[in-house]
Amino acid sequence: MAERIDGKKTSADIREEMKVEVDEMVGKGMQRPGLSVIIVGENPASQVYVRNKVKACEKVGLYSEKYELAANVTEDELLSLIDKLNNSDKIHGILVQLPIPEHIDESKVLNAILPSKDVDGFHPINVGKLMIGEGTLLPCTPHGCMVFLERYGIDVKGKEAVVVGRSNIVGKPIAMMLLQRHATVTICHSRTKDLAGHIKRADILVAAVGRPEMITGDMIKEGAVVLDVGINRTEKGLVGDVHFESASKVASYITPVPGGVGPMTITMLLKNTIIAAKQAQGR
Ligand code: BQF
Repeated sequence: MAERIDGKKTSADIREEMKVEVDEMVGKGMQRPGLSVIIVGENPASQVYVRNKVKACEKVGLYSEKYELAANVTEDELLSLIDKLNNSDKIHGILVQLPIPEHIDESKVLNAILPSKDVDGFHPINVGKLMIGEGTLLPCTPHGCMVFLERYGIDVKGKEAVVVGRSNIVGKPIAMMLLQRHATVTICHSRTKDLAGHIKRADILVAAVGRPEMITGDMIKEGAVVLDVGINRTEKGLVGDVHFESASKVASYITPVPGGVGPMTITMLLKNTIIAAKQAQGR
């Protein structure tokens, strides 16, 4: 039976450590780390995520502000808000909740955020730094997965890591992070031949495809570490990309959904905001 990797507990522990750190910063006369979250339109899932993020900031003692823009806001209006926040010394992190409406060029928006305030780690500068092992603001979801491996004492060096999914937000960056830790990494995607064959060889399996319970226990190698990044809403409620019950019987460690990678994503956002605030103040 696999050990359950507890995202709520790990998050609570790290947030407690961060709360102390923020108090110390403010105590030394440093600015309180500040995050701006921008949401465009009224996607219900995005509204929940943004509310989660603002609430999490408050609990850890970060300053936060939320900008709710109408779905029909112009690209120029959004870019000028970003410009204003780039120039605000109260704000150390800027996050534009994705997805944004079709009429706005996502790449233009991500490029507009100052790399030093890019707490999602999506600016091409930060993507490039990650690739050469010099990343400071790392994308939150894959970073959360790596922190799980560290905190649960899971050795990555020399292991076969298989990442299913090649998104810019999860698949590609986590592959780079695993490679940096000396795993042998395979990235699988919708056109991969013999997906099952690749998955079966994984010592560390990352599922980030967005297909509910697509990976079942019979597909997984005995003793594998399973990190389930999927967030799928079904009639049964929230489920991952991995069929938890069958996978727990063969894996050595496994993240549940909900309560696994999701909470850690938010925790890493807080971490990045603190890092950005420290760097802005030369620490
Ligand atoms: C949990 C996200 C897809 C597309 C855009 C806790 C979150 C989710 C689950 C959360 C996600 C997913 C976020 C749980 C933020 C993770 O208890 O399992 C927290 O808030 N997430 C996002 O901002 O944008 C997304 C998934």
